[in-house]
Amino acid sequence: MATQNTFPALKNDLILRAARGDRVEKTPVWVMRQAGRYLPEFREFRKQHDFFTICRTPELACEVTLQPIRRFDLDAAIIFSDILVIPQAMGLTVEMVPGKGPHFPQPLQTPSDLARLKLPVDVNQELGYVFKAITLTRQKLEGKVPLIGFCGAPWTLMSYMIEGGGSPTLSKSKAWLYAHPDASHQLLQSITDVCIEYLEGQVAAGAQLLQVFESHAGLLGREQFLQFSLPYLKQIASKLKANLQAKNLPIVPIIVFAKGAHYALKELSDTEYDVVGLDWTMEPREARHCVGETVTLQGNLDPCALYSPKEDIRAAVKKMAEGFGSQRWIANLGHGIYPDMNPEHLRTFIDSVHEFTQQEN
Ligand code: 1CP
Repeated sequence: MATQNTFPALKNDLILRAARGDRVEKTPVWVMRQAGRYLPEFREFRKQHDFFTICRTPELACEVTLQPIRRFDLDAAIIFSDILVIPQAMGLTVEMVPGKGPHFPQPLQTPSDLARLKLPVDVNQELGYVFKAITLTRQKLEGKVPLIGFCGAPWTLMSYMIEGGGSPTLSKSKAWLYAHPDASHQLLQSITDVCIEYLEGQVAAGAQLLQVFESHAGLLGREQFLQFSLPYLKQIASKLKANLQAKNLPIVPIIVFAKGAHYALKELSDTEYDVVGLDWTMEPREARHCVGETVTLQGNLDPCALYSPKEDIRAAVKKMAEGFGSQRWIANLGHGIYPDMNPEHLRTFIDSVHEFTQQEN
């Protein structure tokens, strides 16, 4: 495996500086789901390759990761994969149904189904293909921008494993929290253990920044979030950092994105995460006031705002930049970009972030 010092020298470290709270001359920007179906080159690629085949083949995952980097002036790449590779590594089958999304033919139904999970997971064996994709992509990036690694957070992954796919209510998985709290904690802990080892492996392979996606926080109330999500998110950041230190690996910055968790913003900022991601329902000034000055914020334009005419996108970016201020901010959308977005509107978003924030500094 390549070690950190055999990789090409980094030419743009804006996002790493912003994540650590160091001064930046302009605001870094990347976009959740920046590699994906809104890009014609991705759709073309998907005609030839199945989704999980791309994830499992380092050359293909690397190519798709680089597609948005070739097109746009982005300040980071994110490795092409999916949060559902962890449930697969734990022994569940996940299929990607075209036009519909992920599908688990045999989701967990009752606590007795926990016996079906293949535990403990040999992370190198089951997810080594992601590590290889990261190392290859880090080489192929030639130091242009840093590479972000990621995983799904325990509650979000638990909810997919029980719902068997997307769900507007999460009523089956939330039922576990109320009816089977002990089994829920057992499952959340098993997922947490995999997340920690998986993220550590990504750093060893060359990831320079990490994001933990708690995409399903919004359907939990504050009380359930504090009980079933936050403790595991905290465990991931603290154990991961301790493990990286113990193994002499770089202690990379970590972003937590808990979509819909406006009710626990203060608690999220009071953790070992370096960056807290915001969805578009949170007001930048209020969020800054709530968290104080010691954490970097990321976000948060409504992904649907990119359907506006370009002049309105520019105005929205300007307003967002005024709200966040020029330091301790990583610009992004408040959730992933939608598949029917015009890529030229994304270009306007990216370029106006740089334009407005460079003028300010
Ligand atoms: O560019 C990037 O951001 C890297 C690639 C990436 C990431 C970070 C993909 C590719 N998926 C993800 C994370 C992911 N996957 C999340 C967290 C982010 C978020 O909240 O959106 C989630 C919830 C998933 C699960 C998932 N995978 C969904 C959502 C389904 C639902 O519940 O509504 C879908 C549609 C997928 C498939 C998927 N993952 C990625 C792509 C490009 C696609 C489209 C599949 C295709 O090409 O057919």
